[in-house]
Amino acid sequence: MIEFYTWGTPNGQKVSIMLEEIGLPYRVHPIDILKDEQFAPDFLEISPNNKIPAIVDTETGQALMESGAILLYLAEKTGQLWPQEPHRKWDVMQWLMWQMGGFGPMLGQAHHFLHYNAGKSDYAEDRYGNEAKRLWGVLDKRLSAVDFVAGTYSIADIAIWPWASRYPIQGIEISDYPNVVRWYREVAARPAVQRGWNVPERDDSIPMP
Ligand SMILES: N[C@@H](CCC(=O)N[C@@H](CS)C(=O)NCC(=O)O)C(=O)O
Repeated sequence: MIEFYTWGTPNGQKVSIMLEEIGLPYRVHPIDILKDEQFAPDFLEISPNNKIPAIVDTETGQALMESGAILLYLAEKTGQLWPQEPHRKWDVMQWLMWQMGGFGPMLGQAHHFLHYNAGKSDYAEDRYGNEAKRLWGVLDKRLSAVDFVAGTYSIADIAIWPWASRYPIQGIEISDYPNVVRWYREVAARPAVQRGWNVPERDDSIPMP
């Protein structure tokens, strides 16, 4: 059983989609980050950086924070969604790290300055708005050459897609990125992605370009 600590954010949805894809039994523990539940001492024992997502694997006793580490752990545990032939393995890894170091954190800043705090800083809006467009351009170019970011559907797509799904608040015009749109729609059509979107249960549906 995977004990899964999460909230309805892109980083949380990476893991809920993965859990739905691989079919491992899991139990959801909602951590309402708007009510500061991420600072509760028992949660900090599992996730010392006070952020969701986190898991505990009751079979092994392994506790893990950081969505990228969790995706790798679950992929290795089940032998799914992370091909092990050297070139393919490292292709997945580099795009997963691209998401963890860029497409997630920079788009998070875009959400903060362009949407939730619009009008507070022209400099930050320009900086993160331009970086969002640059990152979307990198993804679009990659997806002009391959069906999925690392060739076949993998944990790299699972990491990137939930962040792409917030395109309405990122100051980008999604039709400028036709290869991303093609990929985005294909990933969104997967039943596991649709189930994972809704963990914890929410009342909105997946934005569709
Ligand atoms: N690098 C971390 C980032 C996790 C993260 O930023 N989680 C946010 C929600 S998406 C959070 O828990 N924020 C609560 C806080 O910062 O107090 C990961 O990928 O797991």
